[in-house]
Amino acid sequence: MTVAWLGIGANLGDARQTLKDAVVCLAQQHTLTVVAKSSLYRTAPIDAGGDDYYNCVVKLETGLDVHALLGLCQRVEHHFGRERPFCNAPRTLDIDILLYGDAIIEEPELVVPHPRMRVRAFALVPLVEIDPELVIPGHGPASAFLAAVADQRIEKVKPLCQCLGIAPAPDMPDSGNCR
Ligand code: PH2
Ligand code: MG
Ligand code: MG
Repeated sequence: MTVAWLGIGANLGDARQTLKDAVVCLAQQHTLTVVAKSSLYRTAPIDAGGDDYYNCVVKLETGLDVHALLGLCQRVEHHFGRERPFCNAPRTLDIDILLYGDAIIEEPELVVPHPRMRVRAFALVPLVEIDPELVIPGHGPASAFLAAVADQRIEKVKPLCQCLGIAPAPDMPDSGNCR
């Protein structure tokens, strides 16, 4: 089993609902177990246009190899109507592999750790929410990169477990900012 971390984002259609549905869809896959979910965040688009994004991160355990996991992420994106008209176009759903165990992968179609996760608050903040001690293989503690992204707007909307109507894990912090 490998511990992997996915970054999930959307800013087209009912993005907030899509994010929740996508997490439920992932949790229903028999090839993986979702072991933690971050809160839901509303974030300013970075290097992209369109509306604000909703973002979250999930931590999972899986027996899938990294390419099979990528294929699964792409199938879920497709299921939710993802189109790719141009780079960084607004999207109904984007699921990125942020980390896959200790793997360092540099292939044309797959770079892990995700090449931009260290400069994006919408990835770092939810990651560090779930695991403040998380280390990005080859780069060091994720928390060390937070200061450099402090100017990127990110607002916690609600603990995702609350949006999904399930009990939070005992070790999951509550946002205290429910709307
Ligand atoms: N994803 C992008 C580009 N910019 N900005 C925010 N706030 N959230 C995203 O998920 C996002 C982005 C490309 O995948
Ligand atoms: Mg992305
Ligand atoms: Mg993507």
